[in-house]
Amino acid sequence: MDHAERRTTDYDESDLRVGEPEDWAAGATGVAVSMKRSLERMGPSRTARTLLKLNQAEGFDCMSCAWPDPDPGHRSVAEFCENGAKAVAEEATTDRATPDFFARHSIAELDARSEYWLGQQGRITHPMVKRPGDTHYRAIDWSDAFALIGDELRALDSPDEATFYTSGRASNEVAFAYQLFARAFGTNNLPDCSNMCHESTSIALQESIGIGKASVVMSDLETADLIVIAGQNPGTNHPRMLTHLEMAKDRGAKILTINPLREAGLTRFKNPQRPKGVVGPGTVLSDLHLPIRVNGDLALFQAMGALLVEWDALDHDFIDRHTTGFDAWKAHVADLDWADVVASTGLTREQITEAAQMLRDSGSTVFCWAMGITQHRNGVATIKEITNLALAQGGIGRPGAGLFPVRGHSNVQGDRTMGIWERVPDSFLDSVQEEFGFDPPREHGLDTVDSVRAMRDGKVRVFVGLGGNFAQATPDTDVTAAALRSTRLTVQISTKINRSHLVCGETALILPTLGRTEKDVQATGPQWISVEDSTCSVHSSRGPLPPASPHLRSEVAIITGIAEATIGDRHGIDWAAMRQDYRRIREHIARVVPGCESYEVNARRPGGFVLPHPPRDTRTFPTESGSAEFAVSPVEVLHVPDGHLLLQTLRSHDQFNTTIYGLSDRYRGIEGGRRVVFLHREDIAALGFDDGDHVDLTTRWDDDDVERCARDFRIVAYDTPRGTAAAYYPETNPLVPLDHTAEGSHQPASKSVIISLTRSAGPADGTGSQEGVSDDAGEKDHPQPMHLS
Ligand SMILES: Nc1nc2c(c(=O)[nH]1)N[C@H]1C(S)=C(S)[C@@H](COP(=O)(O)OP(=O)(O)OC[C@H]3O[C@@H](n4cnc5c(=O)[nH]c(N)nc54)[C@H](O)[C@@H]3O)O[C@H]1N2
Ligand SMILES: Nc1nc2c(c(=O)[nH]1)N[C@H]1C(S)=C(S)[C@@H](COP(=O)(O)OP(=O)(O)OC[C@H]3O[C@@H](n4cnc5c(=O)[nH]c(N)nc54)[C@H](O)[C@@H]3O)O[C@H]1N2
Ligand SMILES: [Mo]
Repeated sequence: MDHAERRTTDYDESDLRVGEPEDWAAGATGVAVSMKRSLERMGPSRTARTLLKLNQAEGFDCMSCAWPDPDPGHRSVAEFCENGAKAVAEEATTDRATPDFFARHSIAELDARSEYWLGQQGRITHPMVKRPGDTHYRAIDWSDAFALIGDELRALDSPDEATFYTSGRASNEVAFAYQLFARAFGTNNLPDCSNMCHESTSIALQESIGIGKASVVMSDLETADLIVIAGQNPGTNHPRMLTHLEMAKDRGAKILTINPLREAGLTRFKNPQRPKGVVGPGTVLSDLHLPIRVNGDLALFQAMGALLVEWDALDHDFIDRHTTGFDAWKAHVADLDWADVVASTGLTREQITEAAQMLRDSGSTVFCWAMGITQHRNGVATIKEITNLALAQGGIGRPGAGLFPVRGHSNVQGDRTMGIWERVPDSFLDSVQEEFGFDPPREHGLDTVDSVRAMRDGKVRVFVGLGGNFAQATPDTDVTAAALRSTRLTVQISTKINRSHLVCGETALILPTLGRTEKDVQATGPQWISVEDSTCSVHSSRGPLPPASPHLRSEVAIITGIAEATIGDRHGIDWAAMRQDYRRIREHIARVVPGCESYEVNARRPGGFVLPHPPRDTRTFPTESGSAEFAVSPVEVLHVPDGHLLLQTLRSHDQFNTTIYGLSDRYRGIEGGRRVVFLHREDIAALGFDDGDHVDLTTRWDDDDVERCARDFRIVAYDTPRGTAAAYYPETNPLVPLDHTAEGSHQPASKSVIISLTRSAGPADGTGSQEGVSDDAGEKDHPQPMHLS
């Protein structure tokens, strides 16, 4: 039965309710919410079968985030969090989007729906095609789908007219096969979600310490004296981190949090796994919270560095032996302009001094960060400044200390390790050449932003997406939508319907795939896959459930099928063998990817293995100079003109990126809707509005005269620094100019967008109002969305 029919209503933003934000995270509510969602979507038996296998050594890896698992002996029976349970329920849902569903709903009709509604239609059961001029998707055979892709790809004037996107849920096995296919076909156009996520981190750390990954392992959190958490909201996005922070607090460690918002998980935590956590007051986590102005972190970390130098709280031995550039940095920070620091951070000198004292008094510090740091124009410089602090205190390659960029998607880091990277080093390409006997292209490929530009400019004609939701996750929604629509072919390898199926090329394919929760059986029997977490730990994963539909194929089967149909046995690559037995892929990985020797055995072992990391392991720094490099970065105060605000775009508690689980951001007091903009009470008054007013958000961007607007957001008075605003992604992506990217990493600067507010004409329509995307489809006959009764 097509369960989707039960839910043909969309939601109504006028149901939005605003209450008091919570100051604690998880606890009994978290458990209740995760069980309710799981039971609603999956029923009791699937709930039990999946949740008890989640993150267990013999189970499957949670697809919600890249937080590491404890050692096998130290895992609890329920080694997952509220949002992990939601992610599982979303994938293991019993709802189905069948060919019949697509026959009943035109593409234009689906495009008028909210992302939330689309996601609720359940798992896609059959490969689907839209041919030029079609109004509806219809079913297609796998072999015809592959042949169609092969024909289109071979018809291109150059392999560089195709771009191959990856979202970070893809396993190491499929990632390896995918990059191999792209390169054997002839292009390095391998953009990924990492281009929008931790690209600033990868670039900064590569240049400063020689490797773009975290220098810590889990046990470092167990011995750190101080844990700094900057620009990260773990209560929502990495909830299992809170358990580790609680343990750190129990043994006397200190926590410094740096965030414009007082996020619930940063203040107090009620551990749902402990009786006292559910009923008691919970653990107070943060010892000092710095409510920093958006984009002020470079100035903050530089000021803390200046104080460490002033106090001589430095590890001179480490600096002498392992670093270069210290004197230049020291001279630079000695010259610091405190007026700029105060203007940039919105903090007082006393607050900054107190934070620096915590650093001075800590024998070992772990620095954690996420999107609040990377998604800015100065993201790379800020991460280098964090690294400067670690270097100044000798805090790399020592227990309890190090750099900890906390990754987003569960295997985004592994995909990079496997070569999903438009600028992969030559040494990797040399290994590919040696293993497969062909010379891969050497010219760098297109990243995400450049892929949008190339499609827009007619230079890329075919888009292939291995997971993800390119149309919604990327900046400048109008531009991206037009770019995708101008292509000859878009191919989306997906589990569920999303906007990228509706904002598509002249011809479009949806190829439905198995998810992580599902059994993957190939010609030689059941298969397992492998993933890498934020701390470079690689382990295996196998799903417990039967596939959502007998017509699904695994991601490996789909990629190898596309490869066969496109390049056949060119270069003698045996795609069928890889598909039939993933061990064949892992044998290639073992020979091509550094640190993956004996991959088959090591990845399969309970708990897996940790990839080598020279700075962490031996304090060797594979940079150009051979030493860790202090970086000098000038502080520029981001000037926001009068009457404007600095907008950061962030996640609610009820979404996974563009997948909207529900309409409850309960930690921030928001229920029943998503179109809110959080503002300081005094800014609301100064701009002539009241709490509860509806406004349109418009971008100020001097480089072009395009008016970027996102309509009808309800103002919510909130504890955010003066001059700053916050609103949810992806609704705000139409406001982020494509060219507004981080210097050095080309990552969209979606956490510092200058906007102004104008009174809204009133609720435009009741749905998610996909500005740009649906506006752009003006010629289409949009049905009126229905509202929840
Ligand atoms: N449940 C759930 N889990 C997820 C995801 C999800 O959507 N849902 N997404 C996954 C992915 S792909 C990622 S990348 C991670 C994202 O994890 P986060 O980085 O935690 O995600 P965001 O919601 O973007 O939150 C960024 C935080 O930075 C703060 N911030 C914004 N601007 C600044 C600034 O200028 N300075 C400082 N110091 N802080 C700032 C915001 O207030 C917010 O608390 O989570 C992963 N895990
Ligand atoms: N304004 C703004 N923009 C942002 C961000 C922000 O903070 N602000 N964050 C950025 C970040 S950090 C990221 S990582 C990107 C995310 O960008 P993406 O990774 O492209 O987006 P997701 O929403 O994670 O992708 C969800 C889709 O993946 C598909 N999917 C789910 N599971 C599977 C699977 O197992 N296999 C396959 N093949 N498909 C699957 C489903 O169809 C689902 O609709 O967005 C970025 N964009
Ligand atoms: Mo991410």
